[in-house]
Amino acid sequence: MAQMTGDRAFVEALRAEGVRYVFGLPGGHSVRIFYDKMAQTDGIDAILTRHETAGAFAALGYAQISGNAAVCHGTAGPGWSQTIVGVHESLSGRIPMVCIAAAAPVATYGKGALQEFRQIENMVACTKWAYRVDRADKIPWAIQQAFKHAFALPPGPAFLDVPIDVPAAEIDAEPYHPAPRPRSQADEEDVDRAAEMLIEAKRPVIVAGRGVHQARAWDELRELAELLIIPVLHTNHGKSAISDSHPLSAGGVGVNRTLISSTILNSSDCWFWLGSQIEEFAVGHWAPMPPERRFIHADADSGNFAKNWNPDVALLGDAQLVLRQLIAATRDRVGQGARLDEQAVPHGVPRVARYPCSPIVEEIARLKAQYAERVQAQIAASEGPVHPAQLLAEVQRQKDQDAIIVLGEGAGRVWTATELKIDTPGHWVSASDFGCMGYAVPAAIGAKLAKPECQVIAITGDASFQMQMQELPVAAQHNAPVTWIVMNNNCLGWIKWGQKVRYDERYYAVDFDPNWRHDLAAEAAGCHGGRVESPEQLEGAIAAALRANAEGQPAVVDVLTPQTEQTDGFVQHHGVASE
Ligand SMILES: Cc1ncc(C[n+]2csc(CCOP(=O)(O)OP(=O)(O)O)c2C)c(N)n1
Ligand SMILES: [Mg+2]
Repeated sequence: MAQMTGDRAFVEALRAEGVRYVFGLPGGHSVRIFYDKMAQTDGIDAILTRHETAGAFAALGYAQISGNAAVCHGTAGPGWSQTIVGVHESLSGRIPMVCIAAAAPVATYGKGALQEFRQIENMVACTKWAYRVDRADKIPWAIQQAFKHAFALPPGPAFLDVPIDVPAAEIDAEPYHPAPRPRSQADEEDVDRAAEMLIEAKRPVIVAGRGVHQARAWDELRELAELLIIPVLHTNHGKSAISDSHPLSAGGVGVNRTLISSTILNSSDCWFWLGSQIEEFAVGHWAPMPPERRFIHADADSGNFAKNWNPDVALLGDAQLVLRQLIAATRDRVGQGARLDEQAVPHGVPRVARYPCSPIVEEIARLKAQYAERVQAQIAASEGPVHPAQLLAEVQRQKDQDAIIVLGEGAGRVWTATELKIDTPGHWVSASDFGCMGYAVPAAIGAKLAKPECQVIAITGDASFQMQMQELPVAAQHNAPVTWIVMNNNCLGWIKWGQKVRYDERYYAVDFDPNWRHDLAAEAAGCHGGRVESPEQLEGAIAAALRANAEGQPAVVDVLTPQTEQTDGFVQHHGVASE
């Protein structure tokens, strides 16, 4: 037992849970509950965002790349209230988050103290666990529980409400035990049935969701795909579950569908969705599953099974463990089954080495070439100024191979998700299907803090950028030199596109006049600013931004893009014929 004050125990517990950063903005309450002790402690730092929502989003970006929990803080009342949209993102995206709110004193609770607010009552609805820490000696226990709940499958937000008059008391603290983070795997009989289906299927396909990233299951996914020669598609959040350059990688589904992925998915007789909630943006409208198609669904949350489609086999478990089970169940049987024999190529070559020259890989390569021609035609037909695919090709050419890409909101995000190739699995940060505009601006800062050695490039719509651009100086202040590329089409493009195709071009409340000069705003915030008004300026502007980053300065590139030119997949997803 060690004697210490509650606020010291608070910070020690966070450190013992591996917390490196607490993202947010303190109020007077915060200083007393743990900020003053954080100031005196090595190895844990507060990242001062300019808005509490940004604190939560930056924490989530950090968590997506680091694999640690997102830890965010807001002070009592309005401060905490401004973080809540980030809590919704954590819940929707199933990212472990520990939310710490300062609260009005216990002693006067209910009497109307400054910034007193019904925080616990509010948070019960949008967290996995919400607890008021009403005694200093319960601080270590409460923190341990919060981490336990945040990581318990499926991961999500846990909330601690800490009244200002609690942590000052002296306590006898036992040595802190970090929270258990158990993972579970699927029933062996179900695994065998799923293995059988994958082996027997003629054209199986894997659709990877965020659960693959969450479980860090990249190696296992690639191993299974190569072992059984199965193409891998991804949901928006599962992009880079396997390297986009892998010969079996066939692109995004749902709103991110392409000629490649639609051909592979629609012709498949066995779908294996892995670590996905199978939400609307991943599928469109949950068209009925044809009876002849087998459907295997693996997820960490049994609540997701049969929500939309009834699985032939439901595998409940952590994606990494389930994949290991499937590899073990199929490894000795890859010589069996008609499809694998058909795919077989020169005898004597080990099967794992064979997949690169199998027919399905050739088919994917053919489709990729066809799709690339289609995109070139779209660029050629564009009204300009700079077509998103042109912009992304230049980013692709200049970025490091292991760059982390952060996806912003807006219709332009579909171009990013379909055009940009991510070679390092997991180097992809996106908001959940809750889809809050602005996420990418602070999330990029969090991602950079998680892996300072990698380039971080966020690509976002202009309206979305403007929702969080107050955070630009935070990147400068906290040594997080990232590049934000703004697809600036002077409007809410997604909404405007809907008005174009469904409301006879009655454009209303969607145009910006005047709009921000994002490059000038960047300069005013201590960042490098660049502007691209025509394709010839792309190369120099992107090079200058990445150079600024390498020298430690964050950068913004403001790129003028067309208003309503969307991908074919976007148009098909919204159910309107391509024009
Ligand atoms: C906080 C929030 N408000 C509203 C929306 C609805 N919404 C989705 S995309 C969009 C337009 C985004 O505009 P912009 O960022 O400029 O991207 P663009 O569509 O022009 O490419 C809106 C308003 C949302 N997703 N999040
Ligand atoms: Mg826009």
